[in-house]
Amino acid sequence: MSENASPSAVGASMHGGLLALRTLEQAGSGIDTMFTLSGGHIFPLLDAAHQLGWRIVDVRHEQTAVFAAEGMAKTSRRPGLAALTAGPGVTNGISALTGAYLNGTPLLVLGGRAPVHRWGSGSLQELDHIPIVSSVTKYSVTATDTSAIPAVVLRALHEATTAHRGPAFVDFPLDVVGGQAELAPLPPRPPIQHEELDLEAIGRVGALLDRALRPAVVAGGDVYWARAEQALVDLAETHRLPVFMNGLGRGTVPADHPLAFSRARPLLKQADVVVVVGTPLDFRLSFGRFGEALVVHVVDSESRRATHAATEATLVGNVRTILEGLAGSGGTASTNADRQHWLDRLGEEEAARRATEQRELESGAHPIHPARVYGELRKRLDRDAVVVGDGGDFVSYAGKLIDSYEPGTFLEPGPYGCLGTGMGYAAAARLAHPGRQVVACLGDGAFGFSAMDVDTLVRHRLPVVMVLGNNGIWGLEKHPMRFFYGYDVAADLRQETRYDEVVAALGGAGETVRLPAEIGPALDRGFRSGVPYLVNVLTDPSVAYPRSSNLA
Ligand SMILES: Cc1ncc(C[n+]2csc(CCOP(=O)(O)OP(=O)(O)O)c2C)c(N)n1
Ligand SMILES: [Mg+2]
Repeated sequence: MSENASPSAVGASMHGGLLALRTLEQAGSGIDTMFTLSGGHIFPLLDAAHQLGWRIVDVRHEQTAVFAAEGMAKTSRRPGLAALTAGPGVTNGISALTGAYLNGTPLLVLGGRAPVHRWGSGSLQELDHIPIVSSVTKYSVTATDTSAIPAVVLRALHEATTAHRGPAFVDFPLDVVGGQAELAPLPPRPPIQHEELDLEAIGRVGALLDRALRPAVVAGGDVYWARAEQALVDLAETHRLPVFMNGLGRGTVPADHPLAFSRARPLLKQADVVVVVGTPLDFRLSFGRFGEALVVHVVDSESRRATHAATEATLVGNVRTILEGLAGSGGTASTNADRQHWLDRLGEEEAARRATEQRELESGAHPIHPARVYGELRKRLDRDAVVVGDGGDFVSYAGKLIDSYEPGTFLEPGPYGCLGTGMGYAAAARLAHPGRQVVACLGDGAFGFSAMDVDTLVRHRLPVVMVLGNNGIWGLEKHPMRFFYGYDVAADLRQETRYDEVVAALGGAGETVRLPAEIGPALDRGFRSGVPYLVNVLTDPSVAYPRSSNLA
């Protein structure tokens, strides 16, 4: 912390950057890290972070700054923060902002902005960001007056961190953020709008679960954000409900809990009641249709109510409270024979599919089968290891084959599916959990989007093990295009590129692996290396991840 910083600066005059960050500090946001890429328009924000002793992680592309801020939120369950310079800095962050919006990740993005007093005269990087970001943020506003900065920032923090969560954006005209004002005592935080809980409806769903012969729960990211994992486990255990998980919901019930299922997911079509909690009824969940099952949707705000799917009930409100309510109602059927039969069937399916996987996990094929990479990785992962997935088919294998035992340990881009999250998410995971293993599973195509930010990992001493499935193609596009058109274009990458040498040139280390038996020792060297380390595994381009649909 610099000498200028004092525990409380209320009453002192300071520039707009300090007003913004001190507000975040005083509001107890928990934010102490700023991801950024420099620009004159945000000097006051950088100065403030410096004065307050925050960690400043300067990256090589603004999209990495926003992905990293999102990764920080996902791994720490505190809001993430990125500061982007005016114009191109902000627009470079937009794909990442959009991903966070669709994920409902609490995030603050602070932008520079050309000065108000010259607005319209054609200042450098003059752009009105608000119309551009408004459709991909929960809240976006320009701070037009220095003394109003605390109120604006507080509102943005509130919007980002209360259900339904999401990114909030504030931009600061140069003359506003450079101006001085007194830091007033924090205005009271706006009251949290709790949706009125419908206790009767909760009771009806509890009774429905009691009557169900083949019920199931699908849990998503809002269970994680609501810190409702214990309530979910309690619900599952009292009603003896099988739980499937997606997105950041993974690990809310540990993968080795007897009621946690993943491979048996096709049997969801045979369920009679499916309760989907804290995740939209989107393409990942066949748009909310599971055979003939009655669907109950639990959402954290009215805005999440599905309009496209016919649900038996939609419960709106605090996800934890609703799960606690459901756990406390009914549960009498949990010991009946039908329920046991259903759980047994799911268990058998789960076990059978896991047994089938084993062959690929141990495959001795050359070129290397991508699943073999995970066979080796799985053996080496601690329970709390954080795994980041950025790529196509190679990462689909990760999603299937890596089990999550704790929430917040599997970071994938979510329904927006934006490639390029890799280095940002990995940097954040490493910062949030300095004592854990952090592994980034990367497609060779995907790696190109953030490869230069290996430099960020190196400069900030963030050792991450990168495992790259190098098939020399955009696999998740090449195979489908061949399937639909009988040929493909724009789907080839260079064969056998030495991405490990790219990482070494940037100050990390790595190696190329051609044979299955070399994978394990290479990973061990990576974990021991203490530097950003890329294991460049040459994988079989003819292997396509088996999937039924990839677009809708
Ligand atoms: C920013 C962005 N551009 C394009 C796509 C479309 N896309 C999805 S998967 C994929 C191929 C990924 O290839 P690679 O990372 O090499 O993984 P592989 O499928 O070969 O394992 C592409 C181009 C996307 N999702 N995001
Ligand atoms: Mg590839």
